[in-house]
Amino acid sequence: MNSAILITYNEDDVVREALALCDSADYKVLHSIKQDFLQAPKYGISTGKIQELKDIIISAKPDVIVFDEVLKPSQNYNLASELKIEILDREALILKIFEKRSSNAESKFQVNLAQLRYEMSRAKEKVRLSRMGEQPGFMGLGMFEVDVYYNDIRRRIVNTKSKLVKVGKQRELHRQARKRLGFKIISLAGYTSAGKTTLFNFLTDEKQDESNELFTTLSTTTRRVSINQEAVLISDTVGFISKLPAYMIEAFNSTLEELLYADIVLVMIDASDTLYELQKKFKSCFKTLNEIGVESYKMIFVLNKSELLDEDYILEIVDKLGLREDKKWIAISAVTGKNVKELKKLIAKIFQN
Ligand SMILES: Nc1nc2c(ncn2[C@@H]2O[C@H](COP(=O)(O)OP(=O)(O)O)[C@@H](O)[C@H]2O)c(=O)[nH]1
Ligand SMILES: [Mg+2]
Repeated sequence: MNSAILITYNEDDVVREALALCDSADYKVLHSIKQDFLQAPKYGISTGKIQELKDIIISAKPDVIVFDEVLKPSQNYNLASELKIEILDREALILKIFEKRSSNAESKFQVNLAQLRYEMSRAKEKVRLSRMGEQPGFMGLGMFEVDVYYNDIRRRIVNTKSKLVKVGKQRELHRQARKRLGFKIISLAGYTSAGKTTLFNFLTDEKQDESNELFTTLSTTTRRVSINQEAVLISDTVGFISKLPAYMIEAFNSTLEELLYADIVLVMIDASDTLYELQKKFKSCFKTLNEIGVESYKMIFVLNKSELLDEDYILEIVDKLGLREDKKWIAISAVTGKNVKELKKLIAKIFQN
């Protein structure tokens, strides 16, 4: 695992999400710096913070700096050359996660397209700056080279789009191949930092002694659990991300494709969010799952972190989210294990039908 210093905003839920994103991208966060403002023109962070950052880098020796805001290429360049370390801004970090988790040809091309769009928007600024003549050698590139670079990205975008059209038709075959493994599959979905990985670990840690050749070949995000003495596969999927830029939505949705293999989708909800956040995230999650074709009867809505809340409040959440009518829900804690047994019973019951 690589290491990182995280620079993020000074708000608990934002910090929690940023840490969970770093975790998904396989970065161990050695130190977090929390700021009220991350859009200073030169470095994103205020100039006065630079010396402190340098000292932290010397003592912690991270591989990268994760900057939890979108940086312009000039800001990224200024920071990287001042600190002599690679800088990943929020969008670059998200793209790394998608890249790591794209599992089929279609989603690989979708992620590639998003990466090219990321570069394109930055190339535009380079072209603009070099045309203004103020910075003819912007980032070591002359005007001619900037044009070549820009046109190259444009060509690759066209190319990737045409590959996407061809590959789209292979999807159905993949899905059938996975089904033939013959195991029931449970997938975890929901926003980043809702507690998917914590529940995944809680459910699978109990079973680590049993190894089986077939299972050792699975990715680290798919493992086996026993439900009612039956072996079942559980997989931890890419989390929904707040403030996802529009050009990344298709790449994200394509990484969710694996949810279509699932017999049950556990929709993890951080019940300790504010009611406003809860409703907003719930709506967006439910809508996306519907759009990619996950059927409602397969979903169990898991209100996690419920050990932090009292029963009456949990029922209020259930009402506000409209879970009472025809939806299956359960309040658990992935940390204390509260109601996890009941969750397993609910899963077993659905499998029986
Ligand atoms: N209090 C409490 N915290 C939890 C619970 N489940 C997860 N967390 C915390 O929430 C944060 C995000 O959890 P994680 O499993 O990484 O979320 P993911 O992004 O959905 O995989 C971590 O700090 C966890 O310790 C829970 O049941 N109760
Ligand atoms: Mg996770």
